[in-house]
Amino acid sequence: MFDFLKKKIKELTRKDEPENQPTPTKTKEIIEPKEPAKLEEPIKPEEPIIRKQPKELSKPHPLPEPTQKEKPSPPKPKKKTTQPKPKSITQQLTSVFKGKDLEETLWELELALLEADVAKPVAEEICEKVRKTGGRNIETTLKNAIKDILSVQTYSITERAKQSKKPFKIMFLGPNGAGKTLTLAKIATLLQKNGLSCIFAAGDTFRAASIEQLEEHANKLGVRVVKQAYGADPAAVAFDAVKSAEANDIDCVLIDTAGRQDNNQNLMEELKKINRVVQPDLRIYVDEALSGNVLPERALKFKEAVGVDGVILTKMDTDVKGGGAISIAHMIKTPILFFGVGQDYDNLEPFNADVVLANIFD
Ligand SMILES: Nc1nc2c(ncn2[C@@H]2O[C@H](COP(=O)(O)OP(=O)(O)O)[C@@H](O)[C@H]2O)c(=O)[nH]1
Ligand SMILES: [Mg+2]
Repeated sequence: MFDFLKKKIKELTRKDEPENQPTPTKTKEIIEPKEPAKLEEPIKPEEPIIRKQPKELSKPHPLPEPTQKEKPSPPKPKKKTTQPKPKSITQQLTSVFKGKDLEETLWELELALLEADVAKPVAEEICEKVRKTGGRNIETTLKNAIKDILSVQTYSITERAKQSKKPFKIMFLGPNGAGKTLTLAKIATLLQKNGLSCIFAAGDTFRAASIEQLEEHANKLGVRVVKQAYGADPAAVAFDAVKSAEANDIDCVLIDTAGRQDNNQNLMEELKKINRVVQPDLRIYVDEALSGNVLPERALKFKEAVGVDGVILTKMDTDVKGGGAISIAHMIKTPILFFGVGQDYDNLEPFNADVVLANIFD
């Protein structure tokens, strides 16, 4: 899921390896006199510590050595396998930072994060945290920095729905094609599994075939759709659906809306009207993770205009870079609730910061 971001962080170290060391201007003076370049070549993790000792110890104690840590000197066979064995991100980052100017490394780190679609302010914030530690304990620092970024408190939609007075109203909003309608159906599936009944409001009266698309999902799920003609006022449709839910003792009203660009004033006004008339309990912003670094800015515009209580990022199963996904919640101060990971109704993964971190670092 976060392969690209992971790869970008890894690539930092490749640049550091001797063959393609493209040392930009100033840094040579700092890098050359130090050992790490040599140390990295032959073996992996323990080396930097072990190597120094044997050199001084070897004269006074030529024999005792092999019994101590020297036995691992049969790492000779390792030489054959050096290439295929991938270093862990910890090892790689540590090697990047060793013997390098911290500012240069932070610059590379920021570039790697930006390339992986991390939003600029977020990339800068991560680098700042690493800077404050002076480049020590890189893995922990970076992990903690990203963990902080991901730490906007999330919540359970089903719990909210269960605790709410009936009907619990959820409005789905976001750009066109982001996956709002399919996500609405996925959430309905989840609510049903938790014993909650649903009704749909066909609030996308704008895009051709949108009502039929919603009806198709509704038929599969055994849910009723409240609809009007194309061109009708979506706020009126949503209002009808709420009334119908009240009359029929239905637990949740799920309101579909037309996709819109954040700069389309008329359509934004339409969303505001639904918001005023129905006063949804949750306004869920749905966008596709593929949108990368524009995600946070765009979500922010929706939040400013209408209000957003939770985010669902779709298409995480496709080739996404991942940085947008880790930036969005932090930038708009609104939790990610789920990742959409496919086109089936149960392809919805609850957001979990630890899983995201494991995806990036393990
Ligand atoms: N692979 C994948 N496709 C998705 C996901 N969510 C939605 N889609 C697809 O994205 C397209 C647009 O979805 P739709 O719900 O119509 O978007 P809307 O315009 O925002 O309502 C459809 O083909 C969906 O099947 C997802 O998580 N993964
Ligand atoms: Mg739709």
